[in-house]
Amino acid sequence: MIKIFNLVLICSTSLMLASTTVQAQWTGPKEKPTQQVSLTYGPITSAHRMDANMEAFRNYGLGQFIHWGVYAIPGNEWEGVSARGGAAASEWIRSWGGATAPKNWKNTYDNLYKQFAAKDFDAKKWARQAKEMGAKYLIFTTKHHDGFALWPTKYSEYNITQSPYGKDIVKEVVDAYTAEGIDVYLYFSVLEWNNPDYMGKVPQTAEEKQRFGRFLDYTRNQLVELSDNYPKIKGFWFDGTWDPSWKSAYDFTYQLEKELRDRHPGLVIGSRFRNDENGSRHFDTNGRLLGDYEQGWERKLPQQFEWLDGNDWDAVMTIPPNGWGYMKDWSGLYTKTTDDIIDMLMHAVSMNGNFVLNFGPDGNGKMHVGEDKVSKELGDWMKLNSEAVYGVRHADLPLSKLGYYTQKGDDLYLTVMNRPVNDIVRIAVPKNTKAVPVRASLLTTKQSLQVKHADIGLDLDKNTYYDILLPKKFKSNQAFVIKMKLGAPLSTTDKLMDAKM
Ligand code: FHN
Repeated sequence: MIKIFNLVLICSTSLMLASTTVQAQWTGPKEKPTQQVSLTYGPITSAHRMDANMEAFRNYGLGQFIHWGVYAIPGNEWEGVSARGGAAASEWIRSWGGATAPKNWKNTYDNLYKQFAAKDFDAKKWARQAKEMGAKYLIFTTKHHDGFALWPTKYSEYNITQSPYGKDIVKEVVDAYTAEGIDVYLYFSVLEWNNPDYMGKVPQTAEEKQRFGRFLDYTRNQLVELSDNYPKIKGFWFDGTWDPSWKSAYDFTYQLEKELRDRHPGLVIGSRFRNDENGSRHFDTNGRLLGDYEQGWERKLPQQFEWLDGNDWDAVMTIPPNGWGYMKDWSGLYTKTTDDIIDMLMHAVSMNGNFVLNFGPDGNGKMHVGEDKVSKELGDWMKLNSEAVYGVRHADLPLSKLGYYTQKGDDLYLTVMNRPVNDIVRIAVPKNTKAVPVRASLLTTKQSLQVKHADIGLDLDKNTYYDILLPKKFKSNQAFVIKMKLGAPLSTTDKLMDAKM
């Protein structure tokens, strides 16, 4: 039975959308609209929630994304032919087209679930690896765009119970990660390529409206099922919400978000779930965040802290370029090194964001050897330096050319990515500040470092400078952290140390 509100809604909104399309504002500088308009479908929650789940979210620092599904079986190739260039990404391999695409490929793909035996799958092993890496939350794909559900959903036959593996993978993952103290967010793709009731365009005819109304009910039922089956989850990470059809259902998505939040107190939902009545996604037409955190940063990072406008956010990143699902062959691709990942992690946390690193296990449930390597190396670095990562905030200081600042109370951390050749780490602070570096040490060895006030003679400069001297014999081939204690300037002297310029 199709709920009347779905049908009424879809009829009423297709006209509205045609007349007012609003350019989305996410992943870039936020130009606040000059005038506010009255909206019915703006934010449901207040920005900057202070409840436990959101406090936990803004302190995670590092997360893990796992893309797993039947697309892991081909691993971005088939019978020795690479899908590179034929499909947009490894988890989009169902859409493989062009000269390299295997004959009758979609039919082959849609039968891969019959091979999904996941013989090496061990959720507890994944969770231990994530714990060792230092991840504080996991985003796990319950169902990607191909619609194959990794949980025993009652609303679609195309699910894990029809595969040789047969068991509830989502439950195993939620239980294993939660037991390791890692919060779980469920990734859910609205878009479903092979669902006959799905359509990308705004439904026009009575039949299309009925069909898409049926799809909306199906989507709601699956989300309520996930929320009820896995009460330990902390949130949903929605995807595939860009098509005009979904954007036209803004009353439905508004009601659905309210229903999910009512059923699951404390639920955290990002800005990628829905849009307002003008089709404005991530931020409504008045520039207000639609959801609990900005969820647009994917394979890119903000250049300036101000772009975030004080909102919580996360950035999701692949190790190979744009390969979320398993890619067997990484040759010929630039795959991010652990040093690259540390730089991106500290870039994100220095701007009050979380950095989420993606893993794409193969069809049997084994991580790629390149992912195992990064996970181990990153975990080794985090074991020594995570004090500068977890529970920190942006430091309101002039940017350093040497690395990233993070701050926790009067502890200031500088993660040095670029060691100065003269071993003088110069910290700029506003001249009128009451909090300057009064002590410094290397985080890993606790070795104290000499701090000197070093005004460098730019008489009209708004800043003053403190030099932290690195011992010549201190060697490091990776980013390292200097921990400083902020306090009142020891004394104002006119005999400033000669500048070492
Ligand atoms: O189309 C998907 C893609 O396959 C992948 O899941 C990423 C992960 O953030 N999200 C969409 C692209 O934005």
